[in-house]
Amino acid sequence: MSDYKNFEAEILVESPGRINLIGEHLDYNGGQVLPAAINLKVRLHFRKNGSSKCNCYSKNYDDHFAFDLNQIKISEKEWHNYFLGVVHFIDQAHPNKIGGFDCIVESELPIGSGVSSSAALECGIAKGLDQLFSIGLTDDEIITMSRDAEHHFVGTKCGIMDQFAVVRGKKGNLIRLDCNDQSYKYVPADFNSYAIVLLNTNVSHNLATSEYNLRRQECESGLKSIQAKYPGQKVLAQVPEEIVNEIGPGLASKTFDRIRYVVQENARTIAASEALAKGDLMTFGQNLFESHSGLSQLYEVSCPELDFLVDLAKSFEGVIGSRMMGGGFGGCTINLVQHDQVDAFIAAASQAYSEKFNIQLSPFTVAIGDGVKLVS
Ligand code: GAF
Repeated sequence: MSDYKNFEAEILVESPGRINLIGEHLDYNGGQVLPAAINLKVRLHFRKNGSSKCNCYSKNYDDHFAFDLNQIKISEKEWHNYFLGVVHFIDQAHPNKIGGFDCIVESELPIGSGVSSSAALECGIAKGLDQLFSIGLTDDEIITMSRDAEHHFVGTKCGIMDQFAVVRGKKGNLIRLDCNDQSYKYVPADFNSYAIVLLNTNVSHNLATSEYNLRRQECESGLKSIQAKYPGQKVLAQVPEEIVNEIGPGLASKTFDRIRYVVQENARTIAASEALAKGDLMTFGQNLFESHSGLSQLYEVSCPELDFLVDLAKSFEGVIGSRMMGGGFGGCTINLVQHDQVDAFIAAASQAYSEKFNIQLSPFTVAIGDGVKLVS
């Protein structure tokens, strides 16, 4: 695959990024989340090559790597591991179906910015290989194999939300997903005169993966302590707040903060969904601001850049809600902004942000699109 420019693909897959309106860090705690696929995508071009070798080229990194299907080992480069992991898990579940392939991948999603370029890549690889080799993967398999690749090859012990949204996204709709039993329904994204604006901080603090995994452990240990007295409590997000307040003071103070955040955010997500259903966007937006406070103060996954942008949004008249989005420690804020104020908001935020941090902000408006699909 030395000539990428004249690459003749057999199939093209488009795989979107995702946003999450509210319900952050709840997926691995069995809570409610409200994500959606967006109109920005990763594109993957595939063809079979009749060997046992797989050649992968990333246009964004201008990096090529190759591996043999019979020798799959974790790589030092993160983007390699998405391929290696997904191929590994497909091969385990459906032995001898995948043959050698060439793949070119290009992303219009900002990488490492909280819009889940990683889930887009994993699910796009799974979808592409499924089509190329007629494997017959179900959507559920694509979701769980992609999540497993992230756990075991990339090392982030993520929940299911991102892969779920990337696969099941539906144009114009949010997904109200209960991560405990994975039941879901589509909810029209009726934001009327408000646009969804993402402000990419262009910072990605390197604690992100280790702190993410630590939060998960803290929540698991908090739940275990609750279960010592209340064995019937199986799902952290569903534990009544009175129980959290009774058990919490006996725990490490950070653990108490984490579990308090989880039960409060779950209640907020339910309240926000109800407000949205009633068309009460002001209450919905207020829930976004409160979600950010919890993420910043109790869950401690924000950073000065994100806090600065949310504070700025609070004082801007045309913005009804704003918070950090995704795993945190950098990436984007999500903002609901009155359509006729979008330009002014972006201009004000860009200027203030560059004055404060000497970093350029990358703002963009997103629309809600469909999930991963075969284009040709
Ligand atoms: C990351 C993870 F991949 C998701 O599973 C989710 O936990 C999210 O952070 C926080 O809500 O995107």
